[in-house]
Amino acid sequence: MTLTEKIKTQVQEGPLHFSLIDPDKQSPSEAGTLAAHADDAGSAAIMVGGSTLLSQKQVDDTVKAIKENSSLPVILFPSAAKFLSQYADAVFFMSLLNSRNLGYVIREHVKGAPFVKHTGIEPISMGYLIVEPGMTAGKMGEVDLVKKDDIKTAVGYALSAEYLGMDFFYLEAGSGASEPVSDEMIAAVKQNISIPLCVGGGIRSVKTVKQKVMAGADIIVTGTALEKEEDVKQKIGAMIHSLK
Ligand code: 1GP
Repeated sequence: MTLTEKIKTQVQEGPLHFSLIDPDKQSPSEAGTLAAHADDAGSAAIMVGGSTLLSQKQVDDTVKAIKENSSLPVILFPSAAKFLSQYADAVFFMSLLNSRNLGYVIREHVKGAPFVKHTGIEPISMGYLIVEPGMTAGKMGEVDLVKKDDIKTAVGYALSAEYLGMDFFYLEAGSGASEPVSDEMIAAVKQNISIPLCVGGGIRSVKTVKQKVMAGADIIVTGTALEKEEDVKQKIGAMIHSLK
């Protein structure tokens, strides 16, 4: 069974939590410790990526440390082809649908696809949409941000992702967003698509996790909560517990 199939099966049984680790935010050994905590707490996968990466080595070293310290699948969340790592299990082969820069829509993919083929890491097709405020991802991704109350446009993008054959759709408010994607937007997108819906950006509390899942999120992604909380294990554990 591929990881894509496994995740799709898992979300049918209930919502999942994915932990995002940005290699730029801590040393590889610290990333390994965070991943171990996320694993213990019940996160279903570790995503590795960020908008401000410097080198492939940084990604390789972080992925290796995570693999050594947890049994969770590692899925790359790349901002460019040069940040792929052969040590990961899979890569979100994602198109940033509302970028003005064709590189993020398809051209970086053309550069990275042969690497994915040769290394055998699993490509997981995903449509990626950045909604206000968008934060660093919105700026670096040269995005025409979807307005936070423009539900019609978000639904149009989500349907397009599904019709283009993508396996997942990701609604992103940007790491550290003051407000996550609204419940109304999540609910409208969920009602219109049949592929799993990921939601991330600005989700920091158990209450927000519950709200976003009630609205229709299948997969909750958190990054900052894993970086900043003193007792990461307890915090992420409580979020995951609230999914059950
Ligand atoms: C990853 O933006 C999310 O795509 C992570 O956001 O850091 O706010 O959890 P946070």
